[in-house]
Amino acid sequence: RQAAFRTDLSSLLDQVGTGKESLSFMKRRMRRLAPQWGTAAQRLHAKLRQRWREQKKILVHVGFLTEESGDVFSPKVLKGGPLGEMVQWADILTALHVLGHNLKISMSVKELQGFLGVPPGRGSCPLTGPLPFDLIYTDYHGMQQMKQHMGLSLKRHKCHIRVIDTFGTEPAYNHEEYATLHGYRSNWGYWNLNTRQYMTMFPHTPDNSFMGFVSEELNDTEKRSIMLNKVNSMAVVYGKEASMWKLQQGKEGFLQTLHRYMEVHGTVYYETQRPPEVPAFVKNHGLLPQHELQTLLRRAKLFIGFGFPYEGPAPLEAIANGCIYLQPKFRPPHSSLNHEFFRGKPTSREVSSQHPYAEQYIGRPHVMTVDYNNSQEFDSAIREIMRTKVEPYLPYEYTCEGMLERVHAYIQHQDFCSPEAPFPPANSSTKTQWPSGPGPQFVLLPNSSALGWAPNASAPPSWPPLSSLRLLASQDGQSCVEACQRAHLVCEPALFRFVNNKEALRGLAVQCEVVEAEVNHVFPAFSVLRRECGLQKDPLLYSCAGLSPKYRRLCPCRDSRRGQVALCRDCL
Ligand code: U2F
Repeated sequence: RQAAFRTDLSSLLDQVGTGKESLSFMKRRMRRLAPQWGTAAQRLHAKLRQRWREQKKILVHVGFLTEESGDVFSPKVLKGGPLGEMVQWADILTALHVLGHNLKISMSVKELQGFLGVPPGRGSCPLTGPLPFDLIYTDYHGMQQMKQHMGLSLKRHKCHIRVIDTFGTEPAYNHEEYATLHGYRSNWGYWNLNTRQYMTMFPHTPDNSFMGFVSEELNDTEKRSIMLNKVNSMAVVYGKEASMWKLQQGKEGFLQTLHRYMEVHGTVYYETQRPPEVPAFVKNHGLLPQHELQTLLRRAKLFIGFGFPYEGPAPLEAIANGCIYLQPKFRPPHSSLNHEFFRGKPTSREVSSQHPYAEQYIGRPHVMTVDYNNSQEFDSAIREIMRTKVEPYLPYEYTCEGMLERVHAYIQHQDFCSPEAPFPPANSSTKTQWPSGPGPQFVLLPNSSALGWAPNASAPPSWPPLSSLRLLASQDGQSCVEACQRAHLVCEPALFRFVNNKEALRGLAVQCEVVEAEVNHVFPAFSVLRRECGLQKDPLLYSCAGLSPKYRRLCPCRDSRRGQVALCRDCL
């Protein structure tokens, strides 16, 4: 069946249910953004020009909001607790509904069992027949619940699952045996999924799929009026919970400095009295409903972060409303190795500032990332912000149209159920020919035809298509995430299988005395010094994030659409 775009959200709102603050928050958000989603649907519809879109049967099981997982989030919605996850789930549900899919929503284990047709009880009666859904969107809590209640049948159906995973999961942590043997076990488990089945809040590592969320969009008239009404000396502090204001080392200093130049506003939750962490000179509005926060941000010039929360939606909202976002640089970067918050998370990613996406993908003039311990640097940043004029800005991938486009592409093209045809084909007569490159420094293949085979003839079909592949070698100790980024490209894990071979090494003119296939998350890679080359033995371990000081990686990079890093140019 063909999926038809929907612009009316009422049936979705009915499905979401009632009785919890988290659900009310999500529904308020859906209602508020409905017109924006409607316009986006019309635009994408026109862009896709009658392209066939299969209507999928989709189950959304929001594990972290179930009573069975303890649901610690709902009671804190009105008390300054995390809202980022609720923002994202509301937007995922809306996107799936607007794209016209057949949606079932479950927020309890009982509903989950009902939808799956599993009899109540624990795992005793696993699902025997076919899975009644094409796709299941859930989270780590939901995975655990499905394991308990579906038993072994989960394994059979897991290619249909997508895990919404805020901070991301790297291949080394996802692979059960490898994680256990090499010290990558985490609190969240190792599900042996294809790591692209994990979907993140920001494009952290391309090993995962970037799901994202949306932010407010403004038309030109609104943008102009915002710019006219900006108060150059007004700052809003990022942090809705008093603990985020704890005056740690140096913080009193920089808030005072800020106050010398600007009127400081906050939206910190409080019960009866001003929290002691919030200085008296701060004009505290208390926790605001989302639309009132937007109104406040429209007047403010500066949105300032203290270092926590990490990687939330609020900085994007501030920038979309014409603020400059000022945030601390982390030196050394925070990670699961050195920071409590990230400890036990299934990633080794190094977080270079409070909001690396804002730092790397947006940057100046909208974002300034400075060392807060350097009072001169901080001081001059504030002065620069007060005299800089910026327009409201929202990256395309965080608009409703951008999110719809991305989710549409994933749903229609990502397939983790069909086995992938081997490459190079075992009995192929067409020999893969790599051009002799200028040496192992940095080789870019201009397009796939340089690989010596016609993608349609002998290469198995792939998404992203092979035409987007650009092979390059990283530096020693550099990951493919970074190597591709440096070349203004994106590492594409789906294309590893085409470069995991001797021909690719030859193409880069790598000198190998030995070529060995191993189970190692930094392979394919090579060592120039030891003239050793390693290919990947287990496709589950193809990793863009993997790095080792001993090796240079073979990196399958690809191009990307403007403002939509998740999709290559020919990916729609
Ligand atoms: C992030 O979660 P947070 O909820 O702490 O992220 P924020 O950036 O603070 O913003 C979430 C939403 O809260 C809203 C605001 C944002 O959309 O509009 N809000 C509001 O409605 N009223 C207010 O007064 C202030 C903000 C992240 F998203 C999570 O994934 C992480 O778990 C968490 C910890 O790193 O940070």
